[in-house]
Amino acid sequence: MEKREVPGVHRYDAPAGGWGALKATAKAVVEQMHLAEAPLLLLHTNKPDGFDCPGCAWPDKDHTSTFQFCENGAKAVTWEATKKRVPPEFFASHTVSELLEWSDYQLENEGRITHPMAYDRGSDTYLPIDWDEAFARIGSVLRGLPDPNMAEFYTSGRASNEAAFLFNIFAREYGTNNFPDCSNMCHEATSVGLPKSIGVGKGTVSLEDFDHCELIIAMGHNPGTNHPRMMGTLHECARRHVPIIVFNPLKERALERFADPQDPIEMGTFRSTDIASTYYQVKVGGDAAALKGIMKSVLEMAETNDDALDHAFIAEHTNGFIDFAADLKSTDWVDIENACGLSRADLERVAAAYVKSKATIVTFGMGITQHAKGTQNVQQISALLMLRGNYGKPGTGICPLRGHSNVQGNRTVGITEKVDDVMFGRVETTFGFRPPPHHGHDAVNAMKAMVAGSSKVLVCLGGNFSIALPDTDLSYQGMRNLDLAVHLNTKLNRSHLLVGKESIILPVLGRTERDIQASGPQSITVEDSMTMVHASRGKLPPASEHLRSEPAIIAGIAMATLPNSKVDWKDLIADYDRIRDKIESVYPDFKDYNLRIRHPGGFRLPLGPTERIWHTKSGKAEFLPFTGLEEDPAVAGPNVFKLTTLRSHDQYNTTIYGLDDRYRGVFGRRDVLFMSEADLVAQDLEHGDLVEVNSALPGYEHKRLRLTAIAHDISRGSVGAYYPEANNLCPLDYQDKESRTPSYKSIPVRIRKLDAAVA
Ligand SMILES: Nc1nc2c(c(=O)[nH]1)N[C@H]1C(S)=C(S)[C@@H](COP(=O)(O)OP(=O)(O)OC[C@H]3O[C@@H](n4cnc5c(=O)[nH]c(N)nc54)[C@H](O)[C@@H]3O)O[C@H]1N2
Ligand SMILES: Nc1nc2c(c(=O)[nH]1)N[C@H]1C(S)=C(S)[C@@H](COP(=O)(O)OP(=O)(O)OC[C@H]3O[C@@H](n4cnc5c(=O)[nH]c(N)nc54)[C@H](O)[C@@H]3O)O[C@H]1N2
Ligand SMILES: [Mo]
Repeated sequence: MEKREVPGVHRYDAPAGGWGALKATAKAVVEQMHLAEAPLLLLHTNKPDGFDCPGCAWPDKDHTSTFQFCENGAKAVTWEATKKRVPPEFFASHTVSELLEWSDYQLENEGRITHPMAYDRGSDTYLPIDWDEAFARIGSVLRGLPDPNMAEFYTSGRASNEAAFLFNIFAREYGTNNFPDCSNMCHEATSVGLPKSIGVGKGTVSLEDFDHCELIIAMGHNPGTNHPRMMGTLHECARRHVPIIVFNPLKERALERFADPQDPIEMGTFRSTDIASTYYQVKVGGDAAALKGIMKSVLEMAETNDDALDHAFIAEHTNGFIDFAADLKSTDWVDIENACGLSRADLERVAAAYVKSKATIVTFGMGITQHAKGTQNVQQISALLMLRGNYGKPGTGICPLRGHSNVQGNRTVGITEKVDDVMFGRVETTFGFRPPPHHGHDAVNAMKAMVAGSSKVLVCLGGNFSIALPDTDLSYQGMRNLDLAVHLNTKLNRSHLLVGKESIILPVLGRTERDIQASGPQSITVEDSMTMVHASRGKLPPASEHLRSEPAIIAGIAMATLPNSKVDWKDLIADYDRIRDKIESVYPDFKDYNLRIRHPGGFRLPLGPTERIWHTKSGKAEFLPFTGLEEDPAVAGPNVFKLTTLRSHDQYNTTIYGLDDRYRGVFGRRDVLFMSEADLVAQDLEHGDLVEVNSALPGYEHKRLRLTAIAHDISRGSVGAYYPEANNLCPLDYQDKESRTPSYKSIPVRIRKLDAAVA
């Protein structure tokens, strides 16, 4: 097909990384920062005495390496440390109705919020409010609720352990377990799936394991954009000739070829390293079938090759193998091929590579978890590893790529809506009160309660709750039903503009900034994807003298809400060591917390599977079968595609840094639908046609989005669009029944051509 020119859509042939990444970093610095501050800032990122990069949760080697270059880390840091400000004068000259017409990019690009602000209905603007007045107002509304369970306490995973722990204690003392969090939309399938499989809801690998592994299988994640420091690790492995087998419906450039900006030879010679040894463009939602195919093939090999399975590991450490194997044996190869879009021969090749490897790591991200059977998907990955004893020996294990830089830490220090009797008992002995005995709301249930009008207050410790959730129409409604919304944020976002009766924005210090309390400068702590806990200390002067730290704001709200609180809030925030002592008292895994975070690099929390200890009901690792082959409810009918929602290279979740997605060849726009050439032809469409994408889920056909269809290297039957623009196409309760994670990665849609013009 002779392709026509589509504005802003060009082929990108270069490798990922390289000079393009350096150029993009320089641009981020120039656009956002005072140039004099930039070197200080970037040199302190992930250093022993510096701050933890707010970009991603990938660990650093001991936090002691020399400056590690990372384009998207630099974007995250410069976006926070921007010179741009949103003072009260900005709010005075823009009504909320007017701001609602702005794009997400325009809203956040205005810069840092400088003062606490409260919505004034008369003028339809936000007006400055004193801190004490704001706390008093929040306290009064919270105390006035007939039932504490009518309030929701949302956490986005950037909050420190100290802030998240105080939030946990405050809301539970107030009387609710309503803790919706970003993890509910992200790796909840991992947090729910892995404890049943291996007894812990976290990854089991360490960075050192990558030095010893013989094979990496990478499923459903895009590290060149979302975990850029992982590219250094993959680059090293690829150079060691470790095969890296990728499963992804889109050909993501960084997984194909990467030029390491730290490597003077690659930079000087414009050469790059091939990352994936083999790239399988699985169908969207086809990973479970692919995994079942690989495991079926391993079992077939085991009939003639005694070493194909680790019989000793299976016998000593696992449970359920016989039924699991029987399910695989009875699954038909033709059905597997149809469900994943890959051939039996391809899957047998993966199985052969797997059987050859003595130490395998499987890495995975949102392409695995955000499906209607995300929990079972994660358990299939774990089962694949168990077949050959790939737990508890060097170079092996499961590696979920966590999202926000401290999302894992937030969960460890108690951000969960679930009742945990052991933890509740320790809260009682530490603080003298016991949290309520029933489960609270997760993210989707919190929004459902807001829509129904049964939850009236929402307090957000970071994030952009209503825009991150599915079904934007319903989210808008839920926000507008509230009596009070409280947003602890650094920057203006759309959730602030969806006002109900009252709305208050409380501007917080970011990670890059100095946090000074009564006892002097404070450090906070975070936990990375590999369970390493370490300290982080900001260096820059705060964006405004009116900002407060997250712990101090939570303490302020708590004191105004609970006059008879059992917690000495003032004492705790005077010195964060005292908060950490309380964390240690509630969570004994943090033994000697304050001592151990003073070691460069911090410490690792205990992880059973690394010692082949399984905290499951049976005391063994469990083989848990995947029923059938479909990850998501199949919608019958011709022309139904599976839409997956994606992050661009210039984006951090709902934060849009810019309008380019360099590696996918999209520039200055986000209104595109990625589609394979073959599907374009079959639908009688041309590259650049304006189309209407509408939900194919019964009852949701009215949900529509206009996009420009563009030819892209993506598997057939699968289409892609950007998040959060496409979120309205995903129903609120279209989710994994076990973990309740929304199935953002597999929305059935139909596509209709609107007119012949190039859009
Ligand atoms: N710069 C930057 N860094 C980030 C973020 C960000 O937005 N920007 N977000 C942070 C957060 S909160 C998270 S959770 C992580 C997200 O990191 P990722 O997990 O990498 O997130 P996504 O971009 O949503 O998509 C993942 C990949 O899955 C593929 N995919 C889509 N559907 C399927 C499928 O059905 N099967 C398979 N095998 N693959 C599929 C997509 O093509 C894409 O390459 O990154 C974190 N880091
Ligand atoms: N369709 C679709 N939807 C998705 C996803 C998807 O892949 N597809 N991914 C889901 C995932 S994985 C996640 S994690 C969620 C993300 O959901 P959230 O975590 O709620 O969203 P973010 O966009 O990360 O939040 C951005 C806001 O955080 C604030 N902020 C930034 N830094 C700080 C800080 O240091 N402190 C405080 N208090 N505030 C700060 C800024 O004001 C900014 O506006 O979205 C989910 N939604
Ligand atoms: Mo996430």
